[in-house]
Amino acid sequence: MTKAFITGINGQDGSYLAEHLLSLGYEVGGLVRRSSVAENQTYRINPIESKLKTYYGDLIDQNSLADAFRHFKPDLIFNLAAQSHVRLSFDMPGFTAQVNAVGALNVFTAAKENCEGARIYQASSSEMFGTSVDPDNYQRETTPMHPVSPYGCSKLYAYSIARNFRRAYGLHISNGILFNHESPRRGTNFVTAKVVKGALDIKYKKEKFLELGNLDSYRDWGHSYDYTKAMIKLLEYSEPLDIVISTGKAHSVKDLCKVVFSKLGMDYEEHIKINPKFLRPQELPYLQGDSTKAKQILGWEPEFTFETLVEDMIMHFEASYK
Ligand code: NAP
Ligand code: F7E
Repeated sequence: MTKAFITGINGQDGSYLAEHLLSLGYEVGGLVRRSSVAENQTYRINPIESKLKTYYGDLIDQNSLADAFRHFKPDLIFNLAAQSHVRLSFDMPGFTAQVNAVGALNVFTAAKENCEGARIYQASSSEMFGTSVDPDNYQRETTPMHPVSPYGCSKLYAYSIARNFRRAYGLHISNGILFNHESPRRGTNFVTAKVVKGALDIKYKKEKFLELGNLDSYRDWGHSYDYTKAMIKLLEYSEPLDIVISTGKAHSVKDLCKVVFSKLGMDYEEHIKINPKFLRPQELPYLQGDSTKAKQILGWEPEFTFETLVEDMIMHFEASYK
């Protein structure tokens, strides 16, 4: 196993994953989308771009996937590309389904026809659990899935068709069911990066308030650096698996605000305003993952805690204010 291909290589996870794979000696290729601002196409992979083989393409364009696979000949394929924003999936349900559901089917089909024996990772999500929580307040591999967003529904299709291709055609496809993970590379319209950046804007007098939506939902937040290592462990494992990756600790959005503002010497209650624009038509109230299986089978455990994740994000974002 020497060649790894990543769809969504310029995303938060794609960029960390590419770095890990290069450090392990893999030859790394990836799919980039054409943007009218050329700099945005490779924004997160600029420091390593010369070591990568990139291909223009889109998950909706199956020919572009087949061409890239035929040319690069991957042993491992990580399907990370997605419309990954849950609230925006309510504004663009059709597009979200095309990219996340049909797009994943396109990846599996192109791999089946062009990369015999390749191992495939599907970026599945805890959002697939929706409102379903086990009696002990955790979600795990056996928890029923009842998604509550167009994003969650699209990911459940991709998860299911991955399992179907595994059984029907013997493909080695694994689902990593990842809980929320963040980093300095997180898009600033996700709540962790939005709160860190918003609090810094207030500290450095650019703004007085930060507008948010629901403060009462709970998320199990880990670090993308750790979670992308789990993706590699999963594909290096001999059998295809469906496996939860999480920290096992849930915090509310309110907790997040409290911690970030207090680390910057402020009281969040003086600066947060609720704007209904950031509420969702249906909210997912509680996510907390049990990753016992990942620990036992893959020997995976996260290095970052909630505290050190927040500190890493603050340190990164604050550098641009000084
Ligand atoms: P991200 O930062 O939004 O990255 C998504 C990547 O997909 C970007 O590089 C984007 O291209 C690319 N992309 C979007 N639409 C595409 C299309 N039609 N064709 C080709 N590429 C396309 O997301 P992330 O946080 O790295 O997440 C990686 C994957 O894990 C996603 O599938 C996400 O749904 C899933 N996931 C994420 C989390 C989490 O908490 N982060 C949890 C569970 C699952 P551009 O760079 O051009 O925008
Ligand atoms: O929201 C609340 C919001 O957008 C987290 C994606 O990576 O993880 C992510 O999806 C919580 C929600 O992430 C704002 O209502 C309050 O309860 O950061 P988020 P998400 O929706 O959990 C899953 C596992 C994925 O797979 C996805 O790809 O925070 N919240 N106020 C807000 N959220 C945002 N974005 N903006 C606010 O102003």
